[in-house]
Amino acid sequence: MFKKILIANRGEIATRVIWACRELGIRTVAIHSEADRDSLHVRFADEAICIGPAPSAKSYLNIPAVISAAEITNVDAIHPGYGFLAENAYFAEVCEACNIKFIGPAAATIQLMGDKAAARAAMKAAGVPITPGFDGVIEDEGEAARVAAGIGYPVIIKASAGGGGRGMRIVRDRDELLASLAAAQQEAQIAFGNPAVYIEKYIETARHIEIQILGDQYGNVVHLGERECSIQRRHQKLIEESPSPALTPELRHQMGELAVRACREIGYVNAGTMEFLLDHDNNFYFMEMNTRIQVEHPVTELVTNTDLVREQILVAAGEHLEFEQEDIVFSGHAIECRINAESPITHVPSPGLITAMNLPGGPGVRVDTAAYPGWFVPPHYDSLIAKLIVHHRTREMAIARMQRALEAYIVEGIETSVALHQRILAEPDFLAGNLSTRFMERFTKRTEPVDAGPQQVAQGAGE
Ligand code: MV4
Repeated sequence: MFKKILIANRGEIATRVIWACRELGIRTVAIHSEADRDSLHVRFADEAICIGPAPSAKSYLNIPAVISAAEITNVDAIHPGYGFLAENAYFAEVCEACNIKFIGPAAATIQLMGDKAAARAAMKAAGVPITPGFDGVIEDEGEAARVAAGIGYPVIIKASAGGGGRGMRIVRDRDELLASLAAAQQEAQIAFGNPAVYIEKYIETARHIEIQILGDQYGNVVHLGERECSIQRRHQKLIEESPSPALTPELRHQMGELAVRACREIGYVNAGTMEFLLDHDNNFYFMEMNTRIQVEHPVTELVTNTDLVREQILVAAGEHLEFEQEDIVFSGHAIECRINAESPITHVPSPGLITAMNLPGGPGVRVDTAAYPGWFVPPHYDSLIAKLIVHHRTREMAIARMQRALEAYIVEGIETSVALHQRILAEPDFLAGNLSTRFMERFTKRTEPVDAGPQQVAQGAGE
């Protein structure tokens, strides 16, 4: 087992990894930027090293600085958390070259899944249903027109090096195609340094359902059910839950088994998530695979009574998974609200000093956070400051529990998204479990008829 782990991250996920390490008796090293000297992960780690100035490009994304910190402190392994370097295949390679275990899948797996067109082809070969489309990148305008006509409009153009919704273009008819293609390629070039795009059928008003996977180094792969993540705004998830109100036990079994089989086939090791779209007729289509621990992992932990970060560390250290598929028991319903330091109306970031704070507690309530009263929320990073997760026997009871927990979640000095969550949780469609990727679009149109306009986006660990 590892003796010492460096956590290459900040905020709530850094503290989350420290908790798992402490329970395993593993010493921890925090790294931090100059803006994060007073962060909680720095206080709770056994050692802490400042690795650079506030901008993440000069600190949390600075591979030589992170590796230097790992060498100086003589760690056995690095946990990357999510965001930052978590899905950087080159970083995983550098770790291995330095004889430091990267707590995640093999660099080659990260590389494969980072190329969304290649990931699609690999999953198709493994027997996973994918959206109707073209297996490869688009070479020219003529090919784009032929492919789109063959699939049938609407189609969606996606960046092959992208993911998470960045650089996507929905195209409703032939007249829009060439302009959208050029724009998507240009956006992909700027955002990812790679203009390659591919084209799929656009599935309207689908649900975003993802399957949690765990694999060890001995070919054992299990799934831990699904998370419904349909409530998103600008491709940032706001609320996640498990189980999905839409899945039957049969469909869960079918999707889970397919995901397990595919991951076994590609030799997937560590925690991973396969994202699917689920349409009205219960057809599901693979979209992409995330090769990291995800922000919303706690909802799975609560319904399966597991510790996914602990499992990540154990399998990276060469241990066998602690359970088999038959051992995983699904119990009750869990919901997560992402608490952001931002206006609940305009969504504009709201960094600054937290002057007072009360965290909810009581039965079935979990708060993953690195925020505390007196902490200054730095403006340089993602605005996620906490995750409020509840667990109860039924969805209805979990919603009531979330509502009372949100009432007790008091933060003064900065604005937070608590009030936004309260409004979403009061929506008849939410209460009925009528969710789709267009839920927030409709919610915003109805409740905020005036467009807030373009917004600044802070750099950070955001997924
Ligand atoms: C799609 C889709 C519909 N059809 N692909 C968004 C994140 C990334 N993983 C892929 N995403 C989507 N891909 C096809 N073929 C719908 C989404 C999607 C979405 C699209 C527009 C607005 C909000 C969305 C929220 C979730 C998923």
